[in-house]
Amino acid sequence: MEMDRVQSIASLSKSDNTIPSQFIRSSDEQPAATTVHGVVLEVPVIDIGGDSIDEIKIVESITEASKDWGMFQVVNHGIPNEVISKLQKVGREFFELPKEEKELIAKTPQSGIEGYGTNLQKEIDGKKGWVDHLFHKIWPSNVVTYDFWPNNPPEYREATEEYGRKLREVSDKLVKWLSLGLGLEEQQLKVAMGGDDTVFLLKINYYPPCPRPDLALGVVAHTDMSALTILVPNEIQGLQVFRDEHWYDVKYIPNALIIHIGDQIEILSNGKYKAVFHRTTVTKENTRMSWPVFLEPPAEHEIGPIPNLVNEQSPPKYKNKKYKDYAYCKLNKIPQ
Ligand SMILES: O=C(O)CCC(=O)C(=O)O
Repeated sequence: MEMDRVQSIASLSKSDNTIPSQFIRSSDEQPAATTVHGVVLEVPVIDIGGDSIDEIKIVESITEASKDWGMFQVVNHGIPNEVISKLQKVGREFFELPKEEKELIAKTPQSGIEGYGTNLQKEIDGKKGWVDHLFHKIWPSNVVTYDFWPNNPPEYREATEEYGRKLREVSDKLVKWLSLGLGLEEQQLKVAMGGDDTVFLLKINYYPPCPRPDLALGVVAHTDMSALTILVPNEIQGLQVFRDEHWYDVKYIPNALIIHIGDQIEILSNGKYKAVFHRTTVTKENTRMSWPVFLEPPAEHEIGPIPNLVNEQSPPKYKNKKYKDYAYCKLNKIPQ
């Protein structure tokens, strides 16, 4: 079935002051009415590099941020700026291709989550987010199929694989520090997430300019069902976090990586770390893009509170469940 892409709707409605009704959020979601204006939130920014890193301090900062915010930004992460710029360039060039070329790698009923697409979650009220996306796995190699990687631009694969290699170095460190922060062995959290079989799923979000950014949302409010998400946005503001019952803009820091604690780490940690509730807004003039990589347990892997973190004072707060069953319920809005 041919889908209406948001990018096509946006280019047709450029000079309008209206958007189709399925993009107009209910009044309790509309960003103009629900954002705390004039406040850009200082999500913890953690320096994880440099010549003399103080690992104890890093573990402390990451642990505190993961408990309190479920989110932090990291700088000095060791991924060269050029590697991030190339990832962003090839992704942008893909979305700037003619529609027919992008549709060559569109999602199919058989492709699961992978491919070029528009709607992700089943939205109960039939509403849509002002965003198109591309999903494909980047690691481990036995789950990567290049069917959903763009052939055009030709440098897409090299640039994306290079980012993936560098990203894995960072994610290994982050997961190790998160593990230590729970009082576990260095590798314990990684193993509980799926070890070397943990799937790295790249998503590219493309949020075209929107005639009514006051009424529409990009990605609607959610927590990530992944274990951990590592994201780079372009320079256009758009990420918001829910804190103290209000929505706030998250400050954009050039070349920082944004880290979200996802549902699976919340569960593994028996609620000590919190999955962050977030959403995105869009703008009238600019295209925003973002590149989250979701670190997901393999489909058959069972996730539940790590036994060392459960005791009489801290009974299990979550059920044990295979990741594929968790994902099915989440995507279909069925209680877990
Ligand atoms: O674009 C962003 O900054 C966040 C994207 C996001 O939350 C998602 O794709 O699930």
